[in-house]
Amino acid sequence: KQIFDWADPFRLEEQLTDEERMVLKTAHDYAQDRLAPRVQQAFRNETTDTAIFREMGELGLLGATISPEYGGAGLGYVAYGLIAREVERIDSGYRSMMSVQSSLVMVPIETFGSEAQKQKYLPKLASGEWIGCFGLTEPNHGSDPGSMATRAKTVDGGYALSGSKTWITNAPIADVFVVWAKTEDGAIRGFILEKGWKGLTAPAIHGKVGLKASITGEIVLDQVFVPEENMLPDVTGLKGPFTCLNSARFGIAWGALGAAESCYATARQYVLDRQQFGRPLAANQLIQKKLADMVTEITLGLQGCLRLGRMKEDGHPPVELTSILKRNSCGKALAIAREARDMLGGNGISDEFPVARHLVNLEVVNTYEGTHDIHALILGRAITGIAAFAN
Ligand code: TGC
Ligand code: FAD
Repeated sequence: KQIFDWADPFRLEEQLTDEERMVLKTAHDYAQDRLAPRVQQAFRNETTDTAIFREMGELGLLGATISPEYGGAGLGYVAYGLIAREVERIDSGYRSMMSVQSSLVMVPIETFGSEAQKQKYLPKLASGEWIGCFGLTEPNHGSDPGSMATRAKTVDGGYALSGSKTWITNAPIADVFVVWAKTEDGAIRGFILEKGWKGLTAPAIHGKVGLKASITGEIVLDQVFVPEENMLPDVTGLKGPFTCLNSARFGIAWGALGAAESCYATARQYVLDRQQFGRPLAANQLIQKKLADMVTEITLGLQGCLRLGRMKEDGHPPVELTSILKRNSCGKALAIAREARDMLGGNGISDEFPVARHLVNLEVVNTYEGTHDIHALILGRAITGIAAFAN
C-alpha cells in the first residue's frame, strides 16, 4: 500500500528518466547548498552575484536544451523545467538570471543565428563566462511589442540602432545583448550587440520591491553601429522574440511552482511548530484547508508542466498550452504565497522566512513574459477566434 507523500503526492520523480533525476539532483543540491545561503543578503542589499553564472555554467545548468556542439547540455524540456523549479524554489530572481541566459539569449542564437554567431557566442554563454540579456520591452510598448519604436537604420556595412528598452533582466551586467528593432521596411529583426560598443549604455533600475537578487536595467541605444554579421539572419517578425518566449514561459511555469512549493513547505512546518490556544495551528480546520488547497494546485500544476514538457519533446504543441501553464502557475503560486504569508502571522513579514520574498517576486513573475491577463487574451483568441487586443 502506497503512503501519501505530502511533498510529492503524484510521485513526479517516478515519471522522470534516470537522466532527468540526475539533473534534478544536481540543480537541487546546487540551489540548496550554494544559492540558499546567500539569497537573504542579496535580496536585502539588491546585489547580484555574477559568479552565479559561472557556477551554473560549470554544472551545465545554462543552456540546458542547447546542443553540446555549442557548449549546451543537449537535454530535453522537462530537464530544463526541473532546473527552473529547483532554482526558483530558492528565488525567482536566480531563475530569471538563468532563464534569460538560456531561453532568451542562447535559444535565439541557436535557432536563428549564423554558424559564426553560434560558434562565437554560445560556448561562452553556456559556461557563464559571458552574461546575456534580451531587449524587447520599451518604455511605451510592453504588452504590445509589435508597436516598438527602436529602429535599425541601414548604414555602410550594417545598421545604426537607436531607441531604448526598459525592464531588462541582466542588462547592467551583460556582455551580450539580444535586441529587437525595426528596420526601415518596418520588419522586426534581432541583433546581437556587445558591451562597450559606442552609443550603448545599460543603466540599472533601482527601487524594485521584488526580484531584488536579479539586476534589471535599461538598454539605451544612441546610433549604435551593428555590423551586418551581427543581425540574426534566419528570422523576421515577432516570431523571433516569441519563439524565445515560448521556451522561457515554459520554464517559468515550472519555476513559479518551485516558489509555491517553498511557501507550502514553510507554512506546513510553521503551523506544525507554532502553538496557539494550547495546540498547534495545524490542528485547525481553516489551516488544514489552506494546506489542502496549496498541495492540490501545486500537484495538478506540475503534472500539467510535465505533460507539456513531453509534448514539446515530441513535437511542436500549440503555443496556447504554454499560456495556460505560465498563467496558471504564476496566478496559483502568487495565491499560495499570499496564504502562506498569512499563516506565518507577523513572522510572515520577516525575511528570516522566504515567504514574503517569494510573494513580492511572484508579483513580477506574474507580470513579465506576458501578464496574467495577456495570457488570458491569447487563450481567448484561440477559443473564440477573436483577438480582443487587436485594433
Ligand atoms: P500576433 O499577431 O499574435 O503574432 C505576430 C507574429 O508572431 C507569431 N507568434 C508567435 N510565434 C511563435 N511563438 C509564439 N508564441 C507566437 N505568438 C505569435 C505569429 O504567428 C505572427 O507571425 P506572422 O508570421 O504571422 O507575422 O501578434 P500581436 O502583436 O497581435 O501579439 C499580441 C500578444 C498579446 C499575443 C503579444 O504581443 C504578447 O505576447 N505580448 C506579451 C509581451 C511579452 O510577453 N513580453 C515579454 C518581454 S521579455 C520578458 O519579459 C523577459 S523577463 C525574463 C526573466 O527575467 O525571467
Ligand atoms: P502594460 O503592457 O502597460 O500593461 C499594464 C496592464 O494593462 C497589465 O495589467 C496588462 O495585463 C494590461 N493590459 C495591457 N494590454 C491590455 C489589453 N489589450 N487588454 C486588457 N489589459 C491589457 N522585458 C524584456 O524585454 N526583457 C526582460 O529581460 C525583462 N525583464 C523584466 C524584469 C522585471 C523585473 C520586470 C518588472 C519586467 C521585465 N520585462 C522584461 C518587461 C515585462 O515583460 C513587461 O513589464 C510586461 O510585458 C508588461 O508590459 P508593461 O510593463 O509595459 O505593462
